[in-house]
Order: sequence, then C-alpha cells, then structure tokens
Amino acid sequence: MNDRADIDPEETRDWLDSLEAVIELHGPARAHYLLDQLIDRARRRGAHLPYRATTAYVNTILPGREPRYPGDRSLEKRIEAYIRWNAMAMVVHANAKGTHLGGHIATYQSAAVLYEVGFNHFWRAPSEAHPGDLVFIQGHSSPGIYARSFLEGRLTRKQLLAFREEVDLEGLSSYPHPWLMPEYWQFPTVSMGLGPLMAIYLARFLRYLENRGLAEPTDRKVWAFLGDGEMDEPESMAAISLAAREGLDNLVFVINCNLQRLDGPVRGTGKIIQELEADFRGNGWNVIKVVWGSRWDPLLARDREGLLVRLMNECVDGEYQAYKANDGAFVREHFFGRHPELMELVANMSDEEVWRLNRGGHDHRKVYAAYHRAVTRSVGRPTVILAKTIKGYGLGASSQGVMGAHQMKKLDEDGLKAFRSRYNIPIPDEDISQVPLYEPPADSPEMLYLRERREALGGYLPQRLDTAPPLEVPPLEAFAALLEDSGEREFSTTMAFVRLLRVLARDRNIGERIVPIIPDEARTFGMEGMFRQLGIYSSCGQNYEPQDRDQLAFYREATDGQILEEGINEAGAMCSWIAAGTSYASSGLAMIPFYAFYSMFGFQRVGDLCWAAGDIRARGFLIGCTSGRTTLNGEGLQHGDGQSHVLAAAHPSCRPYDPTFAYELAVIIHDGLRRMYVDRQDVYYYVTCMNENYAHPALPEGAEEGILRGLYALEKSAGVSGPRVQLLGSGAILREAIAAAEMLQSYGVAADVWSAPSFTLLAREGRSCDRWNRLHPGEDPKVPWITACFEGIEGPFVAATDYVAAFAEQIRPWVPGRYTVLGTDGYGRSDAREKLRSFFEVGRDAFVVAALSALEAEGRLDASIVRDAIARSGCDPDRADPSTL
Ligand SMILES: Cc1ncc(C[n+]2csc(CCOP(=O)(O)OP(=O)(O)O)c2C)c(N)n1
Ligand SMILES: [Mg+2]
Repeated sequence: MNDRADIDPEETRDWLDSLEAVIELHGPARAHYLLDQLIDRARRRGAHLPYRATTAYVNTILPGREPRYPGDRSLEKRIEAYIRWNAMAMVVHANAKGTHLGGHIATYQSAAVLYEVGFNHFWRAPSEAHPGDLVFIQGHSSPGIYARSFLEGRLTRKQLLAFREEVDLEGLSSYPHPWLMPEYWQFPTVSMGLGPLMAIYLARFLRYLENRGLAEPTDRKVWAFLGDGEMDEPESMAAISLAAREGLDNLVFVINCNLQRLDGPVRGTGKIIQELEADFRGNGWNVIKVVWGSRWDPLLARDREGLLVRLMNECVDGEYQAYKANDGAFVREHFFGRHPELMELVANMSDEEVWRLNRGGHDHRKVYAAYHRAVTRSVGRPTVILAKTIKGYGLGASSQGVMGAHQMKKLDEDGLKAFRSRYNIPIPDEDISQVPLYEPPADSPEMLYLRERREALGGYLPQRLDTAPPLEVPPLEAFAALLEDSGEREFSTTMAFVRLLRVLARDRNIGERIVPIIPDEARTFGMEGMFRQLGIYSSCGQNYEPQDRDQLAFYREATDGQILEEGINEAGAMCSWIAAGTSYASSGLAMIPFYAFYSMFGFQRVGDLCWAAGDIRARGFLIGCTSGRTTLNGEGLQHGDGQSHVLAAAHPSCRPYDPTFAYELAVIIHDGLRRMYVDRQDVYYYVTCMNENYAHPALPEGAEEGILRGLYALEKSAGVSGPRVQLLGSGAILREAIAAAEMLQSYGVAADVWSAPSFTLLAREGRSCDRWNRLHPGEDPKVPWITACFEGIEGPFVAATDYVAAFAEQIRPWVPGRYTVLGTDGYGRSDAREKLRSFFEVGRDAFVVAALSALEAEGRLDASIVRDAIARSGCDPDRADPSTL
C-alpha cells in the first residue's frame, strides 16, 4: 500500500484537529510529548515507522515566533552596503595591479548579512565584563571583515589597498593568519575542514577549563562560519557527534549554504541544506534552517494545501542556483510555472517582485531570529544554522549565481556602476573606474551607529590578545632523578617522559596547567598510572563503577579530570592540543599541553593541523612516542616512523628534538617551559621518545647548551694511536655509535662520539649564519654552533639515524670533512630491533663499516680491513639496497 495515500481523510482531519488543539491549549512541548508516546506505542505494536531525518524545506523558526529585530535597519543597511563595496573594491584593486594577487568577491557578498547581524548584535569582544566570543571566520571572506575594520577605524585605507601585499607594503593577509596579523586574527581557517574541527575542540576545551575550576563559567560562545562546500571535507563533520555528546551549547556553526563551491554546485542533484540537516539532527544537534526570506512569508501563509512547500522540497540545488542567475520571469516560468495553482499564487506579483523573493541568509530578521535562538534556546546542545544564500549576491547578471562565481576578481565598469547603484554608494560615475574605497564622514549616523554597537558589545572583533602572564616554571633540578646516572636501572625515554610529566603535574605553580593528551595509547606508553592520579576528563563524571576499581591505577573519570583521553583520534587530539596551546590567547590563561602519540601518526597523519598550530601560534609539547623506524619491536611498516623528523623540520615554529638519554629529555623540556611559558615565545616543541629500555648516564657537565643547540661531544676516544673518526647519532641510534666506537678500537681506530639531539636546529642555524655572512662580505663571519663544535676536528664523520638519511644530511654543508650518512630509507617491516638495524644498515656494524670505508677512501686504511669488517658484520655486499625493498 502506498503509505502516503490518505485512505480516510475524515479520520486524518480528526487527528490533525486534536493536535492543533493540544498546541493551542498546552503548547508545542506537550504536542511533542504526545507524539513521542504515539510513536513509541506504534513501534511496540510492531508498526514499522519509516524514519525521516529531515524536515520540510522551509525555515525552522515560524514567522510568528521570530523575535523583534532590535537594530536600526536603515542604518545597518547603509553600513552593510559600504562594507560590501569596500570588500569588492579591495579585491579589484589587488588584481588591477597586474600582479594577479587573487582574492575572492563572491563569497563575502553571499555572507554579508550573516556577519553583520553577528557584529551588530551578538559577538562580544573581550573586555573587563566578558571574556569575549570566539569567531572562526570563513577564510576567503576576509575582505568583508577587513572592510568592516576599515570603517571602524582599525585598518587604514593604505592597508586595504595593499590587500595580499605583505612583503613591502605591510598589507593585509589573504586569509586569517594569526602568524602574520597577531593582534587581529585568532583562527586560521582557510585550510578547509580544519576550522570546524578546531572550533569543536576549542568549545570543549573551554568547558574543560570551567569544569576544572580554572575559568569562571560564562556564556561565551564559539561561532564557526563554514562553507557548504567545505562540509565535504571529512574533518568538517568528523567531530560533530563529539560536540553533541559533550553537550556543547557554547558552540554555533553557521554554514553559508550558497549552494556553490569553486567548480560548481555543492549538491546540484540534491539539496545540501537537507543533507546537512539530516547529518546534524542525527547527531543530536539543534538544527536551525534559514531557507527563505520574509518576502516568502505571505506566500507560504497562503499555501494552505502545502503545494508550495512540496515544490520547494522537489527542486534541487542545481535549479535553485540557476533561478538566481536569471531573472524574475525565469523564476516565474521555471519554478512557479511547474504548477498552475502556484502560478496563480504569484499572478498578482510583477517579475520584479518575484525576483525580490529573498533567501533566508540575506534576510537580517531571519538571521537574527536564528542567532537569537542559538544563544538563548539551545541548552545542552550545539547549534548549527543552515543559511541559504546566493553566491555573488548583488553582483549582477554576470556574476550572481553563475558557475564560475567563486573565481571572479574583477567587475567591468558597467558592473561597478550597477553595484554602486544597487547599494546606493555615493560615488559619482566619473570616479567609478578608480573603484575608490568609500568612507562615510566620521560623524555620520552610520559611523556613530557602527561604533555604538561595537562599544555595547565590548569592543572590536576580530581581536587577538597575548596578555596571559608568564608562569613560574621549576628549575632543571626538579628533574634531578633524570639527570643522574641510572646505574643498573634500565628504562625508556618514554618512561623518563612519564616521570617528568608526573613531576610537572605535582608542581605547586604550574601543576594544574599541565594538560596530558592521549589518543588511546596511555597503556602503550606506560602512562596509565596517571589515570588515578590526575583523572580523565569527563564532562559528566564517572557515572559507572569502573571494572578495575580495586586496582591502584584504576580508570578514573572525573568532571575535573586533567587528562584528555581522546580515543583513537589523532586529529581530535591535535585540536585539543591546539586549543590548550592557544589558551593563553583565547582565555588569557597559559596552559601547558603534552600530547603523547605514536610518532608515525603525528606529522605524517595530521601534518596540516601541525601547520595550523604554527599559524595559530600554539605553544606546547608534541611527544612522538615509539619513534624511529627500528626501535618499535615488531610493529612494522605502518608504525615504524622514519620520516616525522624530516616533516617536522619544515615547520618553522616547531623546535624538533630526538633525544637519547633521560637527561637530554629533561634539559629539552625544561628549555621549552622557559621559552614558551616564561619568555612567551610562539614556538612549540616536537620531542621523540622511544620504548627501548637501557641505562642512562648522568648529565655531562656543561652539556646543556649543546643539547639545546643540537650537538655536543659525548665521548672522546683515548689511548688509541691509529686514525680517528667522528661518529654522530641521535635518538635510538646514538647508542649504536657508542657501541661502534668501542668495536673500532679493535681495528686500531679511535672514534669520538657526538650526540646530536637536533640535526634540524643545527642546520637551521647553519643556514641562518651562512645567509648573514653572504650579505656581510668582509665582516667577521658568524659562526654556527656546529662549526664551533667541529673546529679543529678532523674527519671523517659518520652519522646514522633511525630516520631517513635526509634527516642527518641536513648538516652536510657544515661538516668539515668527509661525511657519511646512514639512514632508514624505505618501507619499514617488523622484526626485532637488532634485525631491523642490520636490515637498514644503521646498527653498530654498519657504523664500523662506514667508518672504516671512509678512512680507506682517504687512503688511511687498507681496503682489506674494510672487507674484513663487512664479512664480520654478516652483510652481503651484493644484497639489494634496503630502501628499495
Ligand atoms: C583543504 C582545502 N582544499 C581546497 C581549498 C581551495 N578552496 C578555497 S575556497 C574553495 C571553495 C569553497 O566553497 P565553499 O566552502 O562552499 O565556500 P563558499 O565560497 O561557497 O562560501 C576551495 C575549493 C582550500 N582552501 N582548502
Ligand atoms: Mg559554498
């Protein structure tokens, strides 16, 4: 049977009348309750009720339930028009210079009302009275945000006319980049998909701070402006269930559904708003659809039979796009013309009036109603606002809604005049080709209103603050246990890290600021002891008795838990780390995040978030555990990390280290605390740790500087009179160098051993000095640390690393002699450590062979000795290159 056919209209009417009466008498909540009961009863009686995740393609908020609009619409309209014009003008200017600087016009024009309603009525700036709302701006709508700041007097004409010219003119960044405009932009968003993910974790982190008693509970909100095309990025939707689970009613997504992305429609053959509604509703969000503007209200009110709504439901986005790229006559014929009754509905309207039937996202009243509901009536749930707009709105026939709207960067003179006239910008025809920026007089009602609104909301946005006071970090001696010789005791650097973290978590001054973050690997890293000590953050506490409750280190969840246990979710964990690492800027409270993860799933997996972390000026520690390609017994190809240090090297604000001994780790972490939390430098640390157990020597006297700069002499060979070699290693492989040095004695070769905790920092400094010297001919040259270390040292030099050779290759220009590098290039595989080291030829035997071979090449040793060493090492000289296996 067709379940949509009405077999008894009278009965249907009875039910509907009853429902009307309930709503009338007791309100919608009661109606909802009764419907729930009916559905439940029907299901129990075995009725199969088809599930529909969507509602009709109309606004969620009925016209009668919209709040009164509190602003002065005529002034707001003028302000909005000026901003629209200036946003367009700055892009046109950027591209008129013949430099092809790019920029976007169509996106902001589609989103202007969405931003303006927020700026005029909702978003509070940080002030004495309020910590401020946090707004993620859609990256390529930046011109509109700059244009508003221009009217507000925060940016100059000169700056706007130097949009995207940051090198000589100190112009404005293409997109939101805190790195480039640190007092302005807060959130880098233009790598699409990262914004929504970061916004969710930021909202959760604000709750974490409140629940731990570190911040006062407030009504501050995180707003994230997103593109409908952007929602196709897997990251965009990745954490929406977390947001609902955590009850993040401090989070509002505004999705600008202009139906288009770069190449074409987002869902030409369907409806993006309906699809997103289903996704978000299914995940428990409060969904507010803002589909139609007020001019549709009378038509919808007259649509007693629901024919118009049915047509709205039937049409797909490809059609909706085309309607707005044409004109009123086209809309009449192709939309209303589908049903004679609907033609009748608009019979009294002119084509112009049909054309002016507006979309919800361009209607300030509809947008206001949605925002108002989001901030007042979304208790316990995050809100998503799906606003239907038109890409290139108001740009005229050549641009509005056209397929290539995204890429347009210019308007011809006719287009400029039409734009000017449509928005009533007081620019005369003769000036129009100059596309001048328009600035109303400072005492005009518009300007006074603009300022008054922002003053009422606490100041200007966007605005990034860096006022968190420095912290008092413990002295290096606090880690005394790691600085001493461990004697017989063997442990891994991961264990050393856990000990260090425990010391920090107990510290009187900064203990509460430590944020351990783990993506379901605490037991792998031996961190489960912290569960009990610090507690695992849970917004609803521990409402069950943990199975291991009688264990010393039981799984303790608590509302004020300190550990963020993120589950198998490196991207989410990284976002938590970013939220914590920027808390100094977003909450004026410096937090110290330590994110411990499988090193292979760091830079390789979430590298773009690491890049965003640099842009956003995050401070904190990334701890890449089980690092190296040969240290992790048995795990093999997808786990053996031989590349993260090469990837990390390219991240400018990242200070990467590959320590071997506990004291190195302690010195590095201590330096990070000082640099980031006392000196407040915008850097972050990447430190790799291993799970290989061994004994740790004491901190050699005076080694601190070398550790931090990347190189220091560890062992000088004495008592051997033969030729001398220099062996370098870091991380897992340094101990192979130490072993090789001893083996070399039996060949009559003296070997000095150097620890190189950071090849990357050595190379960075080397390049920097070289550059300075190049530009200062004839002056006293700057001497990089590595050059100073190797002064008077003769080669050959041999370095081996548990990473690909490129890692240690970085320092070649500053090595004063023959330099051989051994690395673990190629896919990893599983086996025991020794086997893997001999497979990749980075173990002690390979060191010995490489050292002897280098001496032979310099004519200081006979080839037969090298051959002998190769034979002893068991390496078949004719085996295939391991990097190809
Ligand atoms: C990860 C990523 N991929 C691609 C791009 C390039 N890009 C910039 S804007 C854009 C289209 C955006 O469409 P939508 O999200 O719908 O935003 P709209 O401009 O329509 O508001 C693309 C593909 C990007 N910035 N980031
Ligand atoms: Mg779009």
